[in-house]
Amino acid sequence: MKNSLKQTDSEIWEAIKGEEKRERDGLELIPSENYTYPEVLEALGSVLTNKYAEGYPGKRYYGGQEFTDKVETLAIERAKELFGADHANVQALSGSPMNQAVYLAICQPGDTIMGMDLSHGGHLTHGAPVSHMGKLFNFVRYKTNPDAGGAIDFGEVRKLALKHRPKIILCGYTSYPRTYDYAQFRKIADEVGAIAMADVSHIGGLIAGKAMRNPFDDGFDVVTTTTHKTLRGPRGALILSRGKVSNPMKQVEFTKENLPTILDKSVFPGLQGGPHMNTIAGIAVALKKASTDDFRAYAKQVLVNAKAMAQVFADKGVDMVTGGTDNHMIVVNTINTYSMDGKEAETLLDKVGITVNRQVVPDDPNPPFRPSGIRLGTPAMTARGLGADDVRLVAGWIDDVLRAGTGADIEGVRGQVLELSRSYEAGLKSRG
Ligand code: DSN
Repeated sequence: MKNSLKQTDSEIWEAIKGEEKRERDGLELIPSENYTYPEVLEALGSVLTNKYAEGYPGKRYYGGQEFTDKVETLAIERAKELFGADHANVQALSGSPMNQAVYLAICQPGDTIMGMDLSHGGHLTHGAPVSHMGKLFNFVRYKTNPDAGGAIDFGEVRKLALKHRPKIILCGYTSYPRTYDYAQFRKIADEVGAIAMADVSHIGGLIAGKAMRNPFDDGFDVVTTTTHKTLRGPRGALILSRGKVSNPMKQVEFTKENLPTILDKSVFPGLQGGPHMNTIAGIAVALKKASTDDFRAYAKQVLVNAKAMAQVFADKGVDMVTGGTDNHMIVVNTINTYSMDGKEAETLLDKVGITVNRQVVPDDPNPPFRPSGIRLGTPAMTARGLGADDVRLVAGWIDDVLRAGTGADIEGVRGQVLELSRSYEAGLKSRG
């Protein structure tokens, strides 16, 4: 008889069971998290984890690639089709190596890259000074404009681009609740001869599900996305590009046409060794799911639910960054609204089974560990099956608890959260 995890390592087994219960009983509102599908978990737990496959399909450095080639080719073709890309690399291990591979492919140490300021919604890998990439390259940061309702200040983006002549202009955020005006970025990138790159990790699934605009429709050169957020796949990444068919065995000069080859070489052998073939199988499964009508309905509902929550907050006078949302996330300034920092708000909501994350707000005077706000979103709740009426209830509970602070009815709200999440338990099994 096969040994089970429970018998072999009961401590790890119990921790996994505990996490299963936490995910089942609570409401997950961290906008970068989701419930993946049971079929993806099956692929992740498969024998593909045993296999070394350095190289690319048909061009590997190890034998025995009959099935890995099939898996990776399916993932590549599905990604290209879904995002309308000429080329897809599916090997980057997650979001950070994904962006590092692009920078290292296009830039030399010391070169300039333009990205969004971290406190205005940019990501750690978009040049935060504490990151290795922030030290290796000269990152120039643009911001949002409070006088324009918190939208990106394109006057400033253009001015900075003309002054610093970046090699890459990067658009894409981890905490910006509005749509991205790709066309304006493209225009500025053309003016200074920069590569237009979008990191759509947060909204990759919403683009795949045709609920949000695709940067390739505005002529972007490179689009990166992680696969575990709105795409609902395993923790992995896609590097998508325009250009000619990749030939990773060849040395090529740097041209836009050669981006597929240059990007592939940057991932392997540039940055990584063996790809995680079980993850790539999981990505292929998630991409297949993302091409269905069901998924398109899901992507639309994520946006409907976010707008419904934002309306509740607006009616209650909550201070939201940019005043609302066009995508799946809402950023609340908890200091201004509830006189508590993001860490306190996160901890209080944890007690009632609602999981959010503390978040910096533009030009936050407070440090990232105790920032001025929280970030919340609808991808995971929507995956479970919650609709607009449900999420309106949740928004009301959040406001009640944070407004009451230490006087909040923790037990009462926790009971309501449990009842709502249990009523959508089936969604976890059938939809992922
Ligand atoms: N850490 C992710 C997020 O929460 O947005 C991005 O990598």
